[in-house]
Amino acid sequence: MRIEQVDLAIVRLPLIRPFQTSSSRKAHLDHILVRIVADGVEGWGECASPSDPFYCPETTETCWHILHDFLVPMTLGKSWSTIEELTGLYAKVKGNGFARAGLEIACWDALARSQGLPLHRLLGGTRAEVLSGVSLGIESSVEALFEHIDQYLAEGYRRIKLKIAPGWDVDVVRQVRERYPNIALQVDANSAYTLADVDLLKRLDDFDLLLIEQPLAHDDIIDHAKLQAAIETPVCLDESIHTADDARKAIELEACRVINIKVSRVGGPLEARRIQEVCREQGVPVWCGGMHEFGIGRAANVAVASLPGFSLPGDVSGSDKYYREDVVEPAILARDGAIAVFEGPGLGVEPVVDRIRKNTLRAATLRA
Ligand code: OSB
Ligand code: MG
Repeated sequence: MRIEQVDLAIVRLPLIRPFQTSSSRKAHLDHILVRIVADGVEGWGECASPSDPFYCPETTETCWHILHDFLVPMTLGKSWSTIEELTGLYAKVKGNGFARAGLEIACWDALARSQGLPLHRLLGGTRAEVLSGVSLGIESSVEALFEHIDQYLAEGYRRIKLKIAPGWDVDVVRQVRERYPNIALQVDANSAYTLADVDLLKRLDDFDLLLIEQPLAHDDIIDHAKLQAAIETPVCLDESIHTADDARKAIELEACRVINIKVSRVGGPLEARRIQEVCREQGVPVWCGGMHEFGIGRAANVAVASLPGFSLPGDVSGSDKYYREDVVEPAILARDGAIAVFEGPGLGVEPVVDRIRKNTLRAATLRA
């Protein structure tokens, strides 16, 4: 295939509920939508980077810069027939996974559409539906959190993930566990603790958690190995894992027993699939994380989560948890805590161009 045109657009959508983690609070999100035209076929991708560098070093603006000034110029007008060849065109670009994911997803979409195949088929997915949980932010009170948990359990979601941070941790988890003795429950600290907090983190062992996600520094695997040796709750890495090699090293060091694979964080579906393979070989379960993607990135998440290693419910919830009006049709919805894979060609959802245009803050077109 040969990409003849790339359109970039920063699109803003308001969240139904503001979302607070240990590192930031968001009421709306600005994601970059990437539209390519290759051999006359359209493909769409999404950079779901936060606008601030508080989850990882990338931001919406760094993604714009890396796409506009490097990734797109390195690929425009060049021929490729596989995604391995495509990513080879910009292999010199270090890091910047969110930026790379936006372009790579668009290329997967165009490639799958050109072959008349759904993306999950091209990737080798084996699941007809992906299991869905919800990730709940830090709230003003435990009562407010209970209300949200009640709502999502009633909607059928399979597990609840709570954001934790110093001051909103053991006591909150205890109250949630007391009220819901049997739910599948896990927590995510987004790097809010250090090894000085081992005693506190060890107290979480009492609550039968599926896992604790990224308790320590975003770029660490050594201290996580020390922590894992000291607590019973399985450690799950998110921020620390960008490549299949990162996953191999973390598993070798026993820094984690579970990995959260985010298509956005790792540069796209290709590396997500490689990480999943490494984990499967090592018997490490994985699940699909999310970055509050709009419908385009979410559809890519669903396709990737259909791969065989994704045995745990993920953070890929229905669009209606996040947005009143998403940028695609049909809406992506969970039923009985699962999202069916899309059988249409490519991502299997159609961007709604006038909704996208209405919410666009900045746009650029680059041609070969
Ligand atoms: O750490 O998994 C995270 C959202 C924004 C930034 C980081 C994270 C999250 C989530 C929400 O947990 C996942 C989702 O519902 O898309
Ligand atoms: Mg996380």
